[in-house]
Amino acid sequence: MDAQAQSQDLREKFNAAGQGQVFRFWEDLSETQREGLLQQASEIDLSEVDGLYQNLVMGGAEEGQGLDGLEPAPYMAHPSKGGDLEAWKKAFMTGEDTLKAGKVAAFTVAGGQGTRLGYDGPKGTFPVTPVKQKSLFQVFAEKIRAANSRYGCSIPWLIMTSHINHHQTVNFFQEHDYFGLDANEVWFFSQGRMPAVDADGKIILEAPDKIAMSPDGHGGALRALVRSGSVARLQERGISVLSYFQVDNVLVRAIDPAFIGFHVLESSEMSSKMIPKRDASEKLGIFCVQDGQTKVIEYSDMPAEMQAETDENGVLRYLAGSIAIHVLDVEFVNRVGSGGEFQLPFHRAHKKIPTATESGETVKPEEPNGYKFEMFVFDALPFAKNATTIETLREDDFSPVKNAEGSDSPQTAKDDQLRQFARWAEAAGVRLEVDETEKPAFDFEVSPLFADSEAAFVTTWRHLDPKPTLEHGTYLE
Ligand code: UD2
Repeated sequence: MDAQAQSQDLREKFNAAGQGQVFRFWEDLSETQREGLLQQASEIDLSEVDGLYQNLVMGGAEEGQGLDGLEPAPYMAHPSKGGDLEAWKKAFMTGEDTLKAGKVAAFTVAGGQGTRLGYDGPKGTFPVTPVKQKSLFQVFAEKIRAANSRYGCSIPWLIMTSHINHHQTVNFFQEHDYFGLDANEVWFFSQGRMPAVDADGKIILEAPDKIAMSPDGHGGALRALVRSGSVARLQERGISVLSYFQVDNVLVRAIDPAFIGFHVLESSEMSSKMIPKRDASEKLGIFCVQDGQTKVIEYSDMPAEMQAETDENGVLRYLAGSIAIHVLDVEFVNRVGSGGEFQLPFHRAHKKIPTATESGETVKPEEPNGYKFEMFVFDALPFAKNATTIETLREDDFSPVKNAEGSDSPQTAKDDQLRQFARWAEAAGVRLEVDETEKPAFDFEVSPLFADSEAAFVTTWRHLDPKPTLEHGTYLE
């Protein structure tokens, strides 16, 4: 079929599906605009969109469903919280062996829009460290470099972008020479996208030549990993373990041997880290079990009173908060991402979606006017064999940058890093003045290349001669 016939065919399909409005400005568009619009339209599976509208919008399929028989999920307690120290040591050693054998890749999901932060650019480029103002991407790159040199391996780093930020992200790495990583070991790929629909199920046009499309959620990672050829590339390299984390979490232990070790020892297909929720209203998904399967129920899907339930000791019953850190088995990703066996469900989000008026201008509505559809990576858990959850310490693993101010903001991320550096220094015998929240009295910074854990800090510090004075602006590298 030639280009003209293809264009005609696609437009007819949209018309037949009651989605002809997508092409309502067709006559006014330039050739290039037409091509752009056709490209977007060709990515849309019309029957999928209709099914989602029928189920999730008309049918309200998500509301009040799926909570029957729910129980809190068990997890492996951290050794500092009564967990089995021997089991943790064994897991740590197994994880180290897995790393030394070159079986691990790191994976960051970075396709989100970062609307809440109000930052104009890919979130990974946001400056976060207290002294050097390193970006989130640089922090992760240095954590991976630290693991490479410790374990004598070369850990590929997969970064999932989206159509919104792909080029900016890749350019950022090029401009910064991949932060010292081998450029061939940083693998970018873009996730899929989904159109937004209005209350009548009509696909929304954002501009005369632009469909309102947004990334298909971090759950889209599984199919994007397969479609991009990344899974095949990993398998060729003999890599079986993916260390998954979100782009917004500055403290994440990007490569955590104990976590990897538990995953391997339990023959788990998908493992997760939990932290005890700070309080009932903390915005974290909650690890649960239902019909013998591990699940995460997103905070917005569990009634507040259920989240506030406590046990006989006054402890939250649904305590295990998900901080979106996982280890995934590559063959499992292949199975789920290929879509043959099972398909991740979509969730709907009611949002304010910029829309083209009849005169072709784009207006941003005051109220939500449409629905976006997203998949969540944790919805793969029920499909995973031996899904394993371990406890981690918030102060070692979780401080996300989500909001411009208040909780989970650049300020809290900076303070949490300072507290971590101060704890490590204290553990090495350095006396520091700290306030009642354990925050040091001045800003200093430890590069992951100097130390990426308390144990590493203590060892590196011990060998330093002479030892530097820690003061405002000190940078340890
Ligand atoms: C997520 C979890 C929440 C908790 C919290 C911890 C969901 C639905 N909720 O909340 O339970 O674990 O994180 O911080 O996941 N992303 C993409 N593509 C997309 C959408 C998101 O790559 O299409 C990435 C995004 O770049 C970020 C991460 O996924 O790295 C989290 O996305 P979010 O900010 O929408 O998730 P949030 O904070 O609502």
